[in-house]
Amino acid sequence: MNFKNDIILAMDLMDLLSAYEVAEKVSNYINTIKIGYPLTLAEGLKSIEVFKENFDFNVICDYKVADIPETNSKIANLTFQAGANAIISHGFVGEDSVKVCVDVADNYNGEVFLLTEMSHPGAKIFIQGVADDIAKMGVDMGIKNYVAPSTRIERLSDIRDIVGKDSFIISPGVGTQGGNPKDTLKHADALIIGRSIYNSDNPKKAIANIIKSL
Ligand code: U5P
Repeated sequence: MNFKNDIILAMDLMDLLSAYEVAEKVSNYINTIKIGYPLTLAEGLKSIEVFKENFDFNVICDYKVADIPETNSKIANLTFQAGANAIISHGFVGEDSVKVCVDVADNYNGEVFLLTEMSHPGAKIFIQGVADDIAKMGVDMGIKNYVAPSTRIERLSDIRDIVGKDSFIISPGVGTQGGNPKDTLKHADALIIGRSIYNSDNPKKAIANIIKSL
């Protein structure tokens, strides 16, 4: 997956019209959008097609899939049937659960991003302790795409060392959560940015300024 300007818009507005309006303002700057539960639960899986058809965006579904393999299969199939290009899967659930997501993605020519360590403070309590092992599991499984935090650059760097330079890392936590875009791109391939763009009075200017700062 290639990411225009190394930025993925995290679209967590919860009505499609507002989301559409922001996407329209920044559509010249990006080619990839990430949606998650906020927009999908509010407006449905049809949200995926809206961004694909109107803007030709790649859509990454941040469903942090974290269930038994059989249930993961159902979730991943529905997601790719709805047109997603990629799905984000949790890694802590183990190889069998992640493998199902990879197998389903392969059937649709889609991709899986494996979530290693999360970006929020609470991630230090549990998931940080196993994040390196999650990344190692991903490498052993041949996974090429990862999610790792921009809020802890040293951890992002550790995870880069594990997954290698040929893997893709996309990194949330830039801006509102405190991560620095330029520092993050020393270790990650793309920035996931939500509120700093969609909550701005001028999303176009906000994204242009971030790009200028890189
Ligand atoms: N996200 C994180 N941290 C993670 C994994 C995913 O922030 O470890 C997601 C959030 O759910 C949100 C986006 O969709 O990335 C970050 O948005 P913002 O903080 O830039 O608004």
